[in-house]
Formats: sequence, C-alpha cells, structure tokens
Amino acid sequence: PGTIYLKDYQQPNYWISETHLRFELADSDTVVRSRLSMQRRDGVAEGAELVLHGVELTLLSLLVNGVDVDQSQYSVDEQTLTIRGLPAQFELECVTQIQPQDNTSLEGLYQSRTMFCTQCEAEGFRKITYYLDRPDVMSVFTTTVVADKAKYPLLLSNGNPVDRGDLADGQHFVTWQDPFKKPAYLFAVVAADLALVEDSFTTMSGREVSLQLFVEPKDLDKCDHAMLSLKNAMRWDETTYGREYDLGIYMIVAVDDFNMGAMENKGLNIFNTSCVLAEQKTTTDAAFQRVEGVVAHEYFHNWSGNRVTCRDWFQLSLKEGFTVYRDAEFSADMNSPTVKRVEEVQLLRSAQFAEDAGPMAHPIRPASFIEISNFYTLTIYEKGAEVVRMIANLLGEDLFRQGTDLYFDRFDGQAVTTDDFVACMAEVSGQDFSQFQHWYDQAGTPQLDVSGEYNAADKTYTLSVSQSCPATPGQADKPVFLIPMATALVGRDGLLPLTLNGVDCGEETVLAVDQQSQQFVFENVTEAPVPSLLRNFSAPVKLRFDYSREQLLMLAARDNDGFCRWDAMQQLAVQIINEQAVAWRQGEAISVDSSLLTAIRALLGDAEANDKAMVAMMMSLPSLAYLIELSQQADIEALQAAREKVRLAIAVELQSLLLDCYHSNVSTDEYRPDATQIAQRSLKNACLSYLSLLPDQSAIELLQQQYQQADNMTDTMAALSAMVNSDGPNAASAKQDMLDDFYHRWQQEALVVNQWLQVQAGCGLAGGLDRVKALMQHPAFDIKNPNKVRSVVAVFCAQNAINFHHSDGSGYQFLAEQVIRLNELNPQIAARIITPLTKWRRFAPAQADNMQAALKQIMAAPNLSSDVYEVVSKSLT
Ligand code: B3K
Ligand code: ZN
Repeated sequence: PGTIYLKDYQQPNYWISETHLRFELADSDTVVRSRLSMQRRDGVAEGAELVLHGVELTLLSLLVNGVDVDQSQYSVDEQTLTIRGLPAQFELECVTQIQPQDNTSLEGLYQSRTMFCTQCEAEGFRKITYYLDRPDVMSVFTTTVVADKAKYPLLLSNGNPVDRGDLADGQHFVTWQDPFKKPAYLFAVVAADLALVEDSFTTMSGREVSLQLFVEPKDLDKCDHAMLSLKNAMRWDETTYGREYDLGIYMIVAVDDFNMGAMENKGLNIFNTSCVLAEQKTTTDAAFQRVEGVVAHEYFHNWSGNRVTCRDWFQLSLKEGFTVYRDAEFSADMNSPTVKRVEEVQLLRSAQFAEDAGPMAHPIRPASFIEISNFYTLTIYEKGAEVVRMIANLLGEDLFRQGTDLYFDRFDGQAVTTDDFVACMAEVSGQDFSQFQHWYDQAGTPQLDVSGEYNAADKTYTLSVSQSCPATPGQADKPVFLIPMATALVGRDGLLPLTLNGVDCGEETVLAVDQQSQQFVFENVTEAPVPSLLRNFSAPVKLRFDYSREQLLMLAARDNDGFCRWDAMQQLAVQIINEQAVAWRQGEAISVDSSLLTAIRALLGDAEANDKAMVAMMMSLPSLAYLIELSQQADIEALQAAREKVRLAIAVELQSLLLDCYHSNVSTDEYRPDATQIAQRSLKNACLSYLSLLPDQSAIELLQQQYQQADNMTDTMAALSAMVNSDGPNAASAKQDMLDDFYHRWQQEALVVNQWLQVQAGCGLAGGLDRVKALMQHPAFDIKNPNKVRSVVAVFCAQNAINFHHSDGSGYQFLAEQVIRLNELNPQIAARIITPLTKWRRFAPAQADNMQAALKQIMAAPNLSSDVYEVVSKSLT
C-alpha cells in the first residue's frame, strides 16, 4: 500500500454535476446502474483520462453518450476504471454487480441482520459503483431503490421521496431526490422492515420538518431521548450559530452492525443502535449522554460537514474538530459544563496524549496517510475540537460567531480547507493566526514548564514559562506554538486582582505563551499566591508546576475554576499513588499520606453544598490509563497495586462518611437522566465503589441490595461492576449469581448484554484472559458484530491494562490472533484494536519485546489490509 500526500493534491480532470443511481437489491448479485453527467474541468487538456475509483465490483456494461465504450478505450484494475478519448461533456452509464450479503467490512453496501444499509465515509462509495469517490466532487443525486416489497417495505435514500410504485414479482421501488450537492461519502441507502417513530420540528423561519426514527419494533420504547435530543440540537444550532435545517425530512435509522457511532449522511443518518436507543431500565446515564451528544453531533454536521465539506481527507478535522466542539458546547449547555469539561480532559489526557506520543502521531491536519480510515482519531476529533475552542476563546463569543457566519456563508456548497476556516477567523477579528497555524501542522503534545516567584518587597509575582514539544514521526524540531494559558492567582481569601504591565486585568487573564521561554510579572500582589494555571484547560498541553501538597489542597478547596479544583485533586492523588508505587517495588509498606484523605473528607463533609458530580469526580482517583501515560516507563503492576492500596485506605478511613453520603443520595424520585439526578447517582455510586472494597459481608450485602432495588441501569451496573471486581472471600458465589441473574434477565437486549460483556472483560482481577476467552465462546459473542468485538476484545486490551500486560505476554499474543482474524473480516475494526500494542516503547524491555513480537506476527500474516498494514508498519519503525 502506498502513501498519499497532501502536497500532491490536485483537482480531478472531470466533474460530476448529476448522479442518477438505481439499486436492484437482491439476496445475491445486487445490480447498481449509474448515469453520471460529467464535464471536463476548465484548463484540462482534451483527451485527458478519466480515472474512476472502484473496488470489488463486477463491471457489466459501460456506455458514453448511450454508446458502448470500446474495449480499447478503457481498462480496469483492482482499484480503478480508466477511460480514454472522452469529449468535454458526456453522460457515462455504468452497470455493476456487487455482493452486499458477503460484505463483512461494513463499508459500502452491506447487510445488517435483515436490512440493507450503506456506510460510504470515507471511501466506501467505490465499493458500490465506479465513481470519483473524493469529497471535492460534489453532485446532485437522484436514487431509485428496488427491492422485494414484503421483505423490505422501507426503501430510503437522501433527500425527498419523489416517486414510488409496485413492480412485477412482488418488487417495489422508491425514487429519492436530494437537491443539495454532495460528495459521495454522504450518500446513503437503506432497505428494511422497521418501525417508525415520528415527530416534527418547526424551524426558525417557520418551516415544518418531519423527524423520523426507524428502529426494530421491540425498541419503540427507547426512542424518546434521541428524539428530544434531536429537537434540542436543532433549536440550539439556530440560536447559537443561526443555522437552520434545510430539508423537509430528517431520518435516523438504527442498525446493529456498524463500525462506529453514527454517520451524518445528508437527511438520512445511520446510527449504531448504541448511540440512539435509550431507556431508563436498559441504559446508563453515561449512555444517555452519549446518545444526546452523538445525535447532536450528526445533526450539527449538516452545516459543518455537509453544506460546507472537506476538499480532501487531510482536511478531516475541518468538519470533525469543529463539529465535536459544537456538540461539546451543546452538551455543556444541556448538562453540567464543568463535568463535561473534566470528561473531555480525561479523554485527552488518558488517550489522545498517548496517541500523540506514539508511532501513529499526526497533526490535526496530517501531511500524509496510507489508509484514511486510520485517521478517524482522537487527535482529529478531540484535539481538533480543542484547537477550535482555542480559536473561539481567542476571538470571544461575538467575533467567533461573526467568523462562523462568514465561513458558512462564504463556503456554502463548497469543499474547503482548514486554512479557509482559519482565514475567516483572521478576517473578522484582524488577529494574526500565523503562529497559531502550527496547531494544524505539528503533532505532539506541547509541554509548559512553569515556575513562580513572589517578591514581597516589590509585591510582584513572576511566572516563568517555557514550552517544548517532543519529536514525533517526521517532525524532529518544531517552531514554538501560541498557547493561551488562562491564569489566576489564588490568595487566602479567594482570587487576587491582577495587574500586568500597569494594566488591570480583572481576576483572570489569558497569557499568550508564544516564545520558547518568557516571564510574566504580576504587580501589586499583596500576598504570596498559589497560581491557578491553564484554567478550564485553556490549551491541550501538559503543564508542570511544582506544587506542594499544601498548595494543591488550597487549590482544591478555594479555586473557583472547576477544572483546576479537580486537577489539583488529581495531582495530589498522582503524587501519593506514585510514592506508594515506589514503596511497593521496594517491598516496603508505607502509610497513605493523609492529605488526600483530608481533602476527600472535606469534600464529603460539604457534598450538599457542592456540585455532586464534581465531588464524585474529585474523590475518584486518576485512572490506571492516565497513571501509565504519566510514567516514562510504566510499571503497571506497581501502579495498580498502589492505586488499589490508596483506594482501600480511603474506604477504610472514611467508611462512615462514605456510608452516610451513600444513604443520603439514595433517591426515590422518578428517574430522569438530567444533570441533577445524574450528579446524585454518580456521587452515590462513587461512594459505593469505595465501600465495596471493605473486606466484610456488609459490603456484599450493600451491592446486592442496590442491585435488587435499582430501577435504572446506572445503579444496576454500578452494583454489578463493583461486585464483579470484588475479590473478598465470600464474593465468588455472590458474583456468579449476580452475573447469571443479569444475563437471564437481559439476554434479549443486545445493548444490555454488551454491558454484561464489558464489565467482565474489564475486570482487573487475576485470570482476565481466560475469562475473555470464555466470553468469546458464549452465544452472546459474535466476531462479525463490531459492538461485540469492542465490548470484549477492545475492552480487555485497552481498558484492562493489568491483565492485558500480563508478564507472560499472553495478552499480546491474544490480540495478535484477533487482529489477524479480523483483518480478513473487517479491516477497520482490526486496525483500531491494535492501538494498545502500538505503545510498546512505553514499557520495560521484557514487555516491550513481547509487544513487538506480537506486532511482527501480525505483519507476517497473509493479505494484510492497508488499514492493518499502516498501523503495524508504522509501529515497528
Ligand atoms: N463522520 C462519521 C465517521 C466516519 C468514519 C469512517 N471510517 C461519523 C462522525 O464523525 O460523525
Ligand atoms: Zn463527525
């Protein structure tokens, strides 16, 4: 497989103005007829070749302007169809045959259970018919779908239905027309027998839009939340960005077999069932929020992605980073903004930073790739969103809105670049974005090293800041970034007023860190302050400041920035866990430093006055993944043992406070997935998680009681998860009983069974691999269903570090086998689950060698897909 470079971008030789498609769906030998109106691009030489993309297609016929193309005028290979001797304008008719029933890659047209559906982004359309399958080729689509009427009463595509009727042999057809020009990646077709939930929305200009959700009949009771989220998102985009929906129908189809969360096809979103169905008894609070976020994300793409799309796939973050930023702000407005922000930081720190430090590190606008499917990454999405957030903060609300208005208006109906986006922001604000641009083309997580010095005589406080960014593949030295560092100074009684260079800057200021090292001198500082840095996580960087434990306690208690308060607790916990890890390695037992216990005691004592969700987050220890990420060479056993020891100390020392807090947050109110209730449940379940560590029967009884009395899946899962992870002497049989009960109760609900699989695959107790192998033999497992693979294989390898990294290398061997198996079935999923092995350089030689050996074993397997090849080959160099 070859590398594709951004610098080689060229417009195509031909454009497509109209696309007419006819699908004749069948159990095998589905036929696709296409008729394309094409024009040679201005400036392209007469007779220039037309190179169409096409993969795994059987070409049945090819006509230009109604005449068969002579064999000598075209050639076909595995990836392309090349036609020569074409006029400046012509109609190309092409008939191909495909086999969706055998398509396990879930890309192109495929079958999921009893339905046909498509996934075209990024390059799936070429598995449907020969086409210019690139996002800068935008065309108007008219699509006719023909299928058996009894089996597939529902025939959908993008836009509006314009014709329908019955045909011979029990077949019927529907014709759809999408008035908006679009690239092929936004095309979709569905043929199914599903139930419909319908609602409507009146747009700000008074147009009525029909909202349609298609699900299996048994799931009709799980649609309210997605529908409400959709309506909220539509209204929010009108008020926040002035963007209105543009078609008369908005459809969402839920499918079981899907490679990711959902897809924003114009007017016809296709969703993984896990991102649309939600109901109190079967769905956790976290999953409710995910449904809300994904429904909004796909809706927001209608403007940021569909109306204004990407010129080429190097610009992917143009639509994804911006849309994640938009959905994040929406979710923040619908729920607790601080909690949402902390969750974003947790994801960045525990996973995106690691990606940015590994062999697949890439800028949010990459310069090259082998397989674009590998670039739907946390970097493109989450770091991309952080970069848009920094722009929004640099401009302020009003100018940012002016910038997005200009962007949407100027580029409506076009395929553009991240440069075009930034240029709009520069134009409306008059700001110079040249240094800021490095965020788009440089990979790696920048690091800020900060120190502070108080001068009592001068009443000055000087912050010395230096920045660095580690080398990443192909980028050794990097020019310095512009890093906005939001800063405040915390004094005994709260925030101190800030004066910089004689200018009064209120209580918080954004320092523009734009040099390798520089100083900021605050004046009239009346006491030695504790600096509150990178407030609300103002830039996606690592920050080092040598805080004492007293200073961290002070920030946790007195800062008014929720992110900084939480982060102070995290830093305190990291220090304490790391000192336990050192002792563990030396075979010593030292007591757990009391500062953390003091801080949690204070939080619990004041839980009623605080945001309960924040208390829950602040009292929870950093994840093992984050602790690993912070270590130069991670000793997972030591970190895990240390973390567990600190958890147990908290449980033992604060037992009665935890129990009080638990009981005072048991609610009898009717379930609602709103911020207040979610906060209360998260605090209660954080307490439960600690209490479950206590080595006595009452801990098990508490779990059993919650499990039996729960009227919602959040509480059920909290109890089940704590039970599964419990290894007290009496836990074994209670655990098996609970697992069996759960399965028997929910075996008909695929999404609930997935949670049952996840909780077991993620269990950190010894023997993890054997449990996972047994789960894969269970009837509930299916290697062809990505949700099952993610629930078992990916959870074990990516979220069960202690078992996956077992010193005998068995976890790595297991993953290599699964990747090789999935490489043939579903290359995208195969490539995605390799991630844990790519991090081998972060481990001690004994482990690193075994991880490398597993990568080499994959590399040696036959028929490697470009997806798997890229990840493995880059990891081994
Ligand atoms: N745009 C799709 C992702 C497509 C992934 C293709 N491998 C979903 C989204 O980001 O909204
Ligand atoms: Zn997206």
